[in-house]
Amino acid sequence: MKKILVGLLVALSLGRELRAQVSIIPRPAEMSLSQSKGSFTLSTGTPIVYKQQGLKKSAGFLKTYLQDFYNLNLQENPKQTSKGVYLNLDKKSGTADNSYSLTVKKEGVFINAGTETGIFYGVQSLIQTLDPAKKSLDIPFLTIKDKPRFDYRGMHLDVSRHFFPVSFVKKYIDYLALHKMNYFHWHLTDDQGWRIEIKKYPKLTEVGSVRKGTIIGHYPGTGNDNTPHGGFYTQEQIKEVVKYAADRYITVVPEIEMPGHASAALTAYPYLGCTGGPYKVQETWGVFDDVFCAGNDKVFTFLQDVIDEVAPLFPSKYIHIGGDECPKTSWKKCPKCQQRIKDHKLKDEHELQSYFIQRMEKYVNAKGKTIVGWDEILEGGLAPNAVVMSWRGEEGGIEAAKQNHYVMMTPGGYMYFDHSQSAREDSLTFGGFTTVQKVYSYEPLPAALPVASHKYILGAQANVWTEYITNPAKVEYQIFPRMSALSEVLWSLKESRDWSDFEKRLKVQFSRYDLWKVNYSRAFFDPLSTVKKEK
Ligand code: TNX
Repeated sequence: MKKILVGLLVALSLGRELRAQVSIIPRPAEMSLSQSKGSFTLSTGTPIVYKQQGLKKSAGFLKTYLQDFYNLNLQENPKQTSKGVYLNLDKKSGTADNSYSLTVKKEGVFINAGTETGIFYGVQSLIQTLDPAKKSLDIPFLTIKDKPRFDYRGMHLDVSRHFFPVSFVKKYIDYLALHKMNYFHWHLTDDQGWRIEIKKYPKLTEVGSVRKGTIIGHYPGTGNDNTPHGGFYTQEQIKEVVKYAADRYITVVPEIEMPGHASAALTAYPYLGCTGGPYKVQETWGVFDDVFCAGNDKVFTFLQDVIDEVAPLFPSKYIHIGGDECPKTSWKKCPKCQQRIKDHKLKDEHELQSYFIQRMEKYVNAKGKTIVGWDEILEGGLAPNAVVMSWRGEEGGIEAAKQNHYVMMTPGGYMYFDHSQSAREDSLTFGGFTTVQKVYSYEPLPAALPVASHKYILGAQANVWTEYITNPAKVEYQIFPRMSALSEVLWSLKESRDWSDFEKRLKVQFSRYDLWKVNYSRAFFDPLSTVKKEK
């Protein structure tokens, strides 16, 4: 009995010591310090050894990270191997759930997994066994066994309201990778700019990617800066980004907005609207009445042509078709739209929106892809195979899951990283008040959803709308540290979620942000920032 107690105390104190030394976000399912105390030290020339060519991506990521941040050069697959980092893909070591194990002992570091993706996650944990504050290269002997909780761990970026260059999009993807996130939702079109080259419709980018100015300050603004804002990605650049993401086991989900948020497309090709225009690429924010005409078959031809070019660029099984915030004002006045309602015996304009989405869904499905839409696609009846992104709270997600549709949770109150994270935010933001603690408290499986339907909740995602986010440093400020909290919500066991433990690791994570030289919000250090903002 005494022996057991002593053993327990030793284990506890070792555990505490380990937590002090090793700080991993998202928290691994299991982590324990080895009985034999000691550490393995990485140094220039340490071999990184793997057999399967597929593991080159994981090895490369580790090599680049250590080069960039620790000025170390690992030796890839040297002829003679001594102690080193061993990546081992072995079907017996793990299953398709992307689990991995990481063992550090005197012979070196051993990462085992049944999938390449699992190995990559092991590499991410390995990176975090290094203490970023001390810039130490010692890794204590330990064992980690780990796997993701949710299949969909996403981050979104709106590049329409403000354009971000490929170089930054790649950085953003790296931030996702470092947090074991696996989906990047790329919001490519909106009222304020069309950002993807479509060869058949060159005006989409020639005309639709540039707005003449932008409102100054918070909506409705104090004027217009009269400075053109533009930018778009060529298809070659899109391929480059998709490959960059795939090399980090991240799937890029493109979003092409329809039937609303379409001003940029309408400006390029005015025949796509109900009135024929003229239209303009919007210079202010919000929701606009001019949308794609639902009564004109040419609109469907256009959108199908766009899908024809978009689908092959993105290996993702999902294509996001928007569906949000589509006012029915123009459709109510449009003879063609009204004719469509009559012809198809639709009840109203909501059913017309549903007709629109279902027609596009058929086309997308025929290409072997699944549509994702914002929760408004529930109104007027859900398209048969649609996946729903629940943003106006969780109700849409709950409803969709009850109808046996898959769901990604992105409720505004928790998952909108365009909101302020401090009560005393002094930079311009969309508004709101979402602290890192609040993000950490989010539970993607709603209590109101019967357990039998939990399987329909694929995971969650944070959205980064960029009306007031004009540059990369501001994007970083808005996502850090909230994305670190989100990664733990999505990856780690629900039972292991513990704010006080996370808070300790977050402090280490701040040193990691410093190491990466990224911008981040320090609101968390400021006690006043937790005081609720008065409206
Ligand atoms: C709502 S979320 C929108 C976006 C805005 C965002 C600002 C959604 C589907 N639509 O168009 O940028 O609010 O927070």
